[in-house]
Amino acid sequence: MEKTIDQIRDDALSEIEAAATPDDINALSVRYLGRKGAITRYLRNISGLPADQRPEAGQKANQTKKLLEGLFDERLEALAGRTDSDSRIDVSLPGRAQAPGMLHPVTRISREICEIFAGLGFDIAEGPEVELDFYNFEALNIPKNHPARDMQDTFYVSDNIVLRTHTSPIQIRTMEKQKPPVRVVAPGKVYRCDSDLTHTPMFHQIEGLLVDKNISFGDLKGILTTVVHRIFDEKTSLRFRPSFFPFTEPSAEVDILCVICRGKGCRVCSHTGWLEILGSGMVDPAVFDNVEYDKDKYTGFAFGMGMERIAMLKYGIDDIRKFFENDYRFLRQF
Ligand code: 2NL
Repeated sequence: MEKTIDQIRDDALSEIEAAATPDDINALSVRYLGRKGAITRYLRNISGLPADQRPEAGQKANQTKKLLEGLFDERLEALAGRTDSDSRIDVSLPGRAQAPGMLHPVTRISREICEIFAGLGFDIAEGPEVELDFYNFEALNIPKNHPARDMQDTFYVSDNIVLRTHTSPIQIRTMEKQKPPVRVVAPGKVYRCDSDLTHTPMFHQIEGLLVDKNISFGDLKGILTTVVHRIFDEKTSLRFRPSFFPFTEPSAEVDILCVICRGKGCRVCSHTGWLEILGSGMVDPAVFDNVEYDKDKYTGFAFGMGMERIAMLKYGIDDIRKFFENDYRFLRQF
């Protein structure tokens, strides 16, 4: 026997109640209101009823049709965006592991080196990455059209504005603001127009400056030896090798015994047995003139090192570009 319109309505109501996704609702809509749907068939059969029952049956069937249309629309809207898998959670599946966060290796090295200097009484200072020519070059005894400018391929923003090529401008600004004694380290991003296995257009540097009465090259050697021993280990041999920088005189580069071959000579140290890790020297009196420090009263030393280079030597990394690819498999190792 055919279902009554009330039975059809009650079945539809409970099925709509149980539907969990838009697809479920669409399937119900076809089953009730489609061309061969229960309501459609019911309406078609009304013509076979006795004439006196037809008006009431037609009216009820049309009311039910309207009710269901309304409910289907309402439920579709409520379930919008849900898919089949949302409604069927497999509670037996293992959970998805959350990768723990960690510091970038360069951030770690930077913090470690800053801690070492802080322990030796140095302040930590920061400054702008977009700099005036004066702070990046002029004040450091690197005049315009001087060959020393070619040593660091510079990104120019305009005629007298550059992306800083070292963090020295921070120290110039510190000396402008503050009288000696000065003991400061300046970590941060620097920019040079250069790109290969060992150079990226942006890298991180930490520079340091100590100015006071009677500061000697012996103080430079003592502080830098202590720092290098703390960054690597107490047994690391180092040597001071004469060099040149426009802003220091005399100047020295510091090498450590090759961490790979221990001095025998290998590819990493270009068969010299030594690895260059920082540049340093006694602050040139011309720099003191530029910041109006009395060069007859004060002396000082300064130094600079590349932090990616330190991290590469410490962790045995052969390509500087790995620091900037954001490959989690690389970064998670430190
Ligand atoms: C290197 C060499 C160096 C300095 C940086 C400096 C700063 C002031 C005055 C004098 Cl304000 N000198 N900085 C001195 C010697 C070397 O860096 O090879 N860096 C990676």
